[in-house]
Amino acid sequence: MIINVLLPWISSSLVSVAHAALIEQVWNVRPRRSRPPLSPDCFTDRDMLLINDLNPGPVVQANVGDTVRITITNHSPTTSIGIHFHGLPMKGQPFADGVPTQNQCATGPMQTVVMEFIAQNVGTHYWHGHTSLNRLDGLQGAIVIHDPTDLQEQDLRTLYDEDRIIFLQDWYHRAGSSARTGLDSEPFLWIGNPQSFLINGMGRFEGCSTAGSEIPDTTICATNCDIQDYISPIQVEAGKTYRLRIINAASLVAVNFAIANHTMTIVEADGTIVDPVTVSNLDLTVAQRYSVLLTADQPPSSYWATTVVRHRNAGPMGYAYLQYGDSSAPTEEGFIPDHPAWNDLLAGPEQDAKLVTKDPTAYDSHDVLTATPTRELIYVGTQARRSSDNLLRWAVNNITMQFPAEPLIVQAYNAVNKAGAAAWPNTDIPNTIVVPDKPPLTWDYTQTLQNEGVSIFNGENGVAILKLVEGDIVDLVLQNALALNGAAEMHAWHLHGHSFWIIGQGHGTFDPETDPANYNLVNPVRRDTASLWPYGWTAIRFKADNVGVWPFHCTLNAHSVMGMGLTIITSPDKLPLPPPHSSNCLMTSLNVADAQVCFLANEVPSSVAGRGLLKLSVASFFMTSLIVILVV
Ligand SMILES: [Cu+2]
Repeated sequence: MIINVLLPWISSSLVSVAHAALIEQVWNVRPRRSRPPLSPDCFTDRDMLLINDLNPGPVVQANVGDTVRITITNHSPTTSIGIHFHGLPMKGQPFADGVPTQNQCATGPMQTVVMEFIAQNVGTHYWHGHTSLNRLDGLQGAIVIHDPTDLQEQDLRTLYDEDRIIFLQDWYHRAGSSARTGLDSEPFLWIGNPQSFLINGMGRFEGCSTAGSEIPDTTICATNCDIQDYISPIQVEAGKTYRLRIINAASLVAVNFAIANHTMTIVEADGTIVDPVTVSNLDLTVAQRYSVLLTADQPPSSYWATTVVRHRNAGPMGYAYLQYGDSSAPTEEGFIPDHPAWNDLLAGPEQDAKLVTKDPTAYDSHDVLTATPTRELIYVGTQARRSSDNLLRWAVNNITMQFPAEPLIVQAYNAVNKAGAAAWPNTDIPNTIVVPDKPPLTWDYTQTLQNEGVSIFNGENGVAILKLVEGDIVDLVLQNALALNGAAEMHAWHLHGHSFWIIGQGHGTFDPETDPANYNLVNPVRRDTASLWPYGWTAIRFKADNVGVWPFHCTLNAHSVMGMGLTIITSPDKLPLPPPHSSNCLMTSLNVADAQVCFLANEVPSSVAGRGLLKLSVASFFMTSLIVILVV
């Protein structure tokens, strides 16, 4: 029965790859205190959630077509987790995206999950916790996907000698759970700006700095807070060229990155090879990744590499340094590279405008650029107080996203397979709200919403969805609007399971009559995380070519948990039977017999062979599925 369901599904989505390897890692998630040697910034009074005691966590490297198998054990006694692989489309692998409440059950305290999937989408990506705000706690790390058969990648490979990962994190001194409590409280307590900013897991917290006249508080600072011990070198050899894979893994802040005395040439954006663009500094909104080429062509020395916060009026700088050979670290007086001011509204859009895909035909979905869209959507993100409890929430076209109790993919599967159900997309999925295609009220979005508008935009709440049919071609405009306090915020939107084409961006209110005439339908940049600049709009186009349930949300973690997002559901009538790890989470956990079964992808107890082996061997053989292991 299960084979009958799974086989056609899997065989049609298999990637044919010779010499595919199995990449295996074992991750142990543990709560830790930020004391040396684990303190990233010398502050010692912070709870963290680390994998294998690393921050950032382990790097995942694979070739396209390899099977990645990560066994994750959650040793936290208090926190459930889910690990999302940002940038990996999981095409044909709808249960492997790693998002609890969407396509799998959360991995609870003392449980183990095996995440197993085929690596897709060459480029620079990252994984992170996708439950509440727990990616603030250190639960994230880099992914680099190579492809020896990709001609563009191989051309690029001839241009550099080595690569280096630059992993950027904003660092709060409150744990994610504490920050979440503030967001869900009345009166509302905003998470504020981070206390320090980390580059490759290291940073300087001014409050513990020994450089000033104030003596650090030893109850919250380690005894030796010499900043040189908390700044990471980026090691280079004179004359060589490096591919810096820069990942903005911050939870809230967009940043600008620059290296003193060096320019950088952008060559990759979220996995897409772009025409080279040489810049002296680089804007990255939250969750965006860039590869830049940097040649170590300056007199051998050390040079500050710094970040500044963009679009928020305060926030710590991040520090690392480019180190030629064994040069000593730069001094406080060393030259700090120039960055745009926090409120420079032009730098980001100007950078975006220069980015074009080098060869659109190299990507499967390039045909959508010449096609006629089947759906045209405008989504306006607004902020409002929820009438039921007065909490401050975000909404999309007046719908505030709430998370379902059970994985939405199972609810969608059950709905379309229910006897008498209407055919998709007319199927009713209980307890969901379809986000309207257009905002119910339009106004000048660069102006603060007036009182009557607030009362209209007071946030209908629910499991917000968009129903798509496989093959749909979607033009979707993200429209920025001011927050309730009048602030024009930067947002960034990530679509799981897809890369989209950024066909247009503009300032002010999107005009559906005139703006589409200026779309770039020739060589727009293809990526999975779009900037939505203050006072602006961004138009994306994508093909619904991945059957499943795919979150689409603001990457600012605090905004997404406040409701800024929805879930795209594509042709669930074509889904296979959901595997155990995605099925009814409550009943699975309550079922003691199943909970005592140790489901390992490569080791199946004979006692469960009759019901489990079939699933596991099929999943394992075709390398597409992940399996929950409940360890008692
Ligand atoms: Cu946002």
